[in-house]
Amino acid sequence: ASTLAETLESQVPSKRLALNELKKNHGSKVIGKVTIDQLIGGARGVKCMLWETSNLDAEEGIRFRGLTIPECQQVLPTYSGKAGDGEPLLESIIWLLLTSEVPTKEQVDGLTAELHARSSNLPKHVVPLLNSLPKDMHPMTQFSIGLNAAQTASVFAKAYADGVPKNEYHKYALEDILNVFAVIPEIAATIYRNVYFDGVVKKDMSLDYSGNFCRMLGYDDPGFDELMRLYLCIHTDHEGGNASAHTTHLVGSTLSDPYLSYAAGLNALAGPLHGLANQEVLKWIQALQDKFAREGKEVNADTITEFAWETLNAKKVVPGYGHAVLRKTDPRYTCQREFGLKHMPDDPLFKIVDTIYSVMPGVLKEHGKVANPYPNVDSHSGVLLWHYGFTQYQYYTVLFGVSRAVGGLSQLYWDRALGLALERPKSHTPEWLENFAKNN
Ligand code: NMX
Ligand code: MLT
Repeated sequence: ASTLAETLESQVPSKRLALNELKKNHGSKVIGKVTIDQLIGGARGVKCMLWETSNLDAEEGIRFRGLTIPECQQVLPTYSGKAGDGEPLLESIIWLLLTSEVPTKEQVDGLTAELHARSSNLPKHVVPLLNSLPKDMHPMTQFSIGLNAAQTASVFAKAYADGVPKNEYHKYALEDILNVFAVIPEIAATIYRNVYFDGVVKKDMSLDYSGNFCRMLGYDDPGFDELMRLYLCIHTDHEGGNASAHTTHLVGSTLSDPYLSYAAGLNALAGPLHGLANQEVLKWIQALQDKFAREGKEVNADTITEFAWETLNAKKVVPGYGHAVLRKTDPRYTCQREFGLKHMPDDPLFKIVDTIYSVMPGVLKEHGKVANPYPNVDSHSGVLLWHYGFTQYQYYTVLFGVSRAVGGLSQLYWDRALGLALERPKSHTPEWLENFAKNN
């Protein structure tokens, strides 16, 4: 099998069998307990989701189908065609996450062509709708509206209405998933061009997915293309518990189609404790620079420390630091730092981010509340974009959203192929908990 759909279809029977065997032979085994703290505290560490596309280790960080980010950079096809020579293509990661196999360059090229062809599936009413939205509406709100509006093209919703049997759902879900991947660059680029420029979106389908997306945004610089490839690859997936992936999975479990499911995921990504943190980081750095420019002071380790304490004393979070699972520096931060060291070592903003990194873990440790005093992915992404002139930081989370579609929806394919159930955990009232606590 060599096309993506054929490869996936060939994997479905054995995966269904394996899951059924697991349930039949080990279904009653206990894998954890839940404390009252966990119930009240956002279900941290509660093991209650199946997620196969990636796994997050608190110390090591993310692995995509078992591969770390440096391993992906070594083995996945790149724009030049030679693995290790540049950043992986997003199409490589799509293939890897969906199938768990490292694709050949030929397979990746086939997928690029397929996604370009499918981009014409954006319903004709979507761009005029986006053009009608107020320019001061947040880009993430516009993104969510645009994807929801594109849902009229859902093949899955139509198939369900036509009564297809449930063991066939995944085939229609895959149609939608590939169409969503194909149309979201135009939704995202239309928003960017409308809000900040002339509304004109130009494509170049001789390029890969990321390169074409850069042209649509209005950038024509091979350095920026490479950054976008890295950016789109590393934001795809972060196991299942993160708010955007989890929301996509939850909404999809109602058999809501992939468009509506991922639009819901986008709304979760738009929160400042999640994806919106990437815009907040830039806002924080701008505020820091403005303050010390006004006071005639230099931005250095001392003034950054002073500003961090002001933030903490005002009972606000330092954006880009901390994590619900990670307990070390996020490898997505590290690979972006390496990209910066390679391509823009003297950039003043890059140097500020590096200085922040040298002091912030110490400040947060001294503050004493934060479980993880180290930077996450959002701490670095904006500064790299800024270097290439992409300074509209209110838009940054949309880029994250273009990428996260790949993780959330690749898993959604398997959710449907494996026939996973409606997600519906149990809640308890405070009275039940108090009563339980008294008697236990
Ligand atoms: N600055 C200040 N306080 C923090 C920070 C931070 N960066 N991180 C955690 N805390 C506080 C947190 O608010 C909590 O306070 P309280 O007890 O008053 O409620 C306390 O430290 C313990 O929280 P943790 O257990 O360390 O973190 P939790 O798992 O609850 O939350 C985040 C994880 C990521 C929401 C949190 O670290 C945070 O708010 N970070 C800043 C926002 C951010 O960078 N988010 C992006 C995450 C990555 N992404 O893309 O989604
Ligand atoms: C993510 O990429 O989703 C974030 O790091 C948040 C998370 O994993 O909880």
